[in-house]
Amino acid sequence: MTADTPFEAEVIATFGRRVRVRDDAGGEHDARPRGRKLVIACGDRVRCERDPRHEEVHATAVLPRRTALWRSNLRGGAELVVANITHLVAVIAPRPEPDLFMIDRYFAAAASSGIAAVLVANKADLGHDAAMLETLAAFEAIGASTIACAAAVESGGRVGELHALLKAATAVLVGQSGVGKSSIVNALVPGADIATAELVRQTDEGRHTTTAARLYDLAGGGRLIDSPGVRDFSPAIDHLEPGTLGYADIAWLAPRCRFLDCRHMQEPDCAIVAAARTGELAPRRYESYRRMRRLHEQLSDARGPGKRPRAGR
Ligand SMILES: Nc1nc2c(ncn2[C@@H]2O[C@H](COP(=O)(O)OP(=O)(O)OP(=O)(O)O)[C@@H](O)[C@H]2O)c(=O)[nH]1
Ligand SMILES: [Mg+2]
Ligand SMILES: [Zn+2]
Repeated sequence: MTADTPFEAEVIATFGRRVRVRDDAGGEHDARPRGRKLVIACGDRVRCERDPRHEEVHATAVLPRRTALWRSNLRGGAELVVANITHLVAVIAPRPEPDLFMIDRYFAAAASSGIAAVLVANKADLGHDAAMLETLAAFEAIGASTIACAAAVESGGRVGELHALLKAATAVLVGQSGVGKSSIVNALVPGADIATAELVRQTDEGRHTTTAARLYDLAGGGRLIDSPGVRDFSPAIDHLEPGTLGYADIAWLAPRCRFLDCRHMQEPDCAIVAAARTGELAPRRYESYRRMRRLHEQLSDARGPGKRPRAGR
């Protein structure tokens, strides 16, 4: 390969508009996207060219994505979070207090893009109470894999179970700040040495220590992307499965509704409403679905007329 031969590479970190890429021979380069319209995230495969004058690497195109996680901004627009992941690993802990509705929305986005869902309950050493165990069981019931661990205090142990699960995966760790995402990477990737920080004592909130997404290689295969903690997550509406919004348990029951295009809000003979009454569908999940439906409408309105959601991924 001569200096000006275009090459393909994987995006392994993003810092605003700057990215770090790794070519197929393992060489790493700082790069910038050519043109404002080129959207790139960690996990993307890109075509690169060297700028002969400035010794700069430009990403000129994104190769087709197998999967993508998109979030919505306040104006209803879609923002790419990570690309080409096989697993979304949501992390919760006794502290900070879990936001299960946010986990629902992450898993809805994952399901809509064919990404497997994993729920990790970290900080087991602080004690996982009955509510935490119920939470794990409830998410197992809707198809997620679940693992309880204590990243900061164990060498191996249950963190090893996560390692085994991710052997052939490209996974992203997501969740609130301070749940221990970077601590999990540190436990699984010797030498990663990512900075972590204690919670704010008065509020039990995280300090938003990680500020950029970055991909790490696991020993024995598998890759793990650490990402900045979030206060909230709303899936991008264009990338949500339109009928069920990516809620697996709703999708299982929906064939029983009277209308094929039932939105499961107040339509007659809705099997979802009936199942939430009997408890066959967890009432918390139905409440969550209703919130997601309303959020979907708000985000769609925020875009203004003529910009209704498009179907598809
Ligand atoms: N007791 C206990 N503390 C933990 C465990 N895992 C992580 N912590 C602590 O939780 C705090 C936050 O951990 P981080 O790994 O920085 O959390 P994060 O999710 O990466 O946070 P952001 O980067 O801000 O999103 C640190 O003080 C860790 O030492 C655990 O298993 N048990
Ligand atoms: Mg972190
Ligand atoms: Zn229905």
